Amino acid sequence: MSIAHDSGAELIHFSEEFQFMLDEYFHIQCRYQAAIRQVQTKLEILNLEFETKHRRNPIHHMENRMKTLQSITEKLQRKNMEVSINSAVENLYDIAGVRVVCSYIQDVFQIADLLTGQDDITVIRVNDYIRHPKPNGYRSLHLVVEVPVFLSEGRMMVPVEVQIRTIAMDFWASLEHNLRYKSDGDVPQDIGDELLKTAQDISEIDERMQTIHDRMSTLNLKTPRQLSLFDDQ
Ligand code: 0O2
Repeated sequence: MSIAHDSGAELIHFSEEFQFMLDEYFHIQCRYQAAIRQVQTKLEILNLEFETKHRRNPIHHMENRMKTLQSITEKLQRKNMEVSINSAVENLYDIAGVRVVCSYIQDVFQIADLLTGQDDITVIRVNDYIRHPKPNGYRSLHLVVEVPVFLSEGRMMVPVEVQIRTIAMDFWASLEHNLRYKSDGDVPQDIGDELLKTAQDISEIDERMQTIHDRMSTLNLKTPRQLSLFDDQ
């Protein structure tokens, strides 16, 4: 009887703790959502400007997400850190995330340079998994940037993790993530080797697509519109 009573009390205690964390999570949600919008607007403007100047878009599409409470809790536990929203705000840089999928490898680095060059942005961390892929073959450029957010209590700098990658890198990462998720993180060695090989093939294809694009760009210098302009002179 007393055991049942104790476990019941524990359950209530835990749920109060959880409720508190949930309230805190909703409280911080606003600033992280605002930071995501700031970064995404900056990227949309860069994409628009690029389109006007070069008649093409370097950004194919973008996605964003705010880390779920469950994912925050799991990450803090994995890192042996205190599980609370305060601890998450202090220790985790990927509560807000923006994924930028570009057409070509050069676009990835150009977009990264243009974003990090803006003077209201502070670069906290750069992980270049394109020049230095992860052992499993994962490739992507990860930036953590802080952007200013203006709320009723004033200005605050909020970190956002920006993952920039090509369509091909995104294709591999999405499928690999699904496969790993389905197998609870344990991928047999032979399948891991095969996945690594596909990542290497994709990397080679990315290089070839970049070369094709560069060759087409030189050809496009002679577009019919430009030729007729020359003809008029
Ligand atoms: P989700 O669902 O995206 O939130 P750190 O932040 O440095 O303490 P972390 O989180 O391991 O440690 O950083 P890392 O490795 O730079 O990158 C984290 C994110 O990159 C992951 O987020 C994935 O989105 C992506 N990522 C990293 N490695 C891989 C990989 O091998 N395969 C795939 N498909 N994606 C990867 P989360 O937190 O795992 O999940």
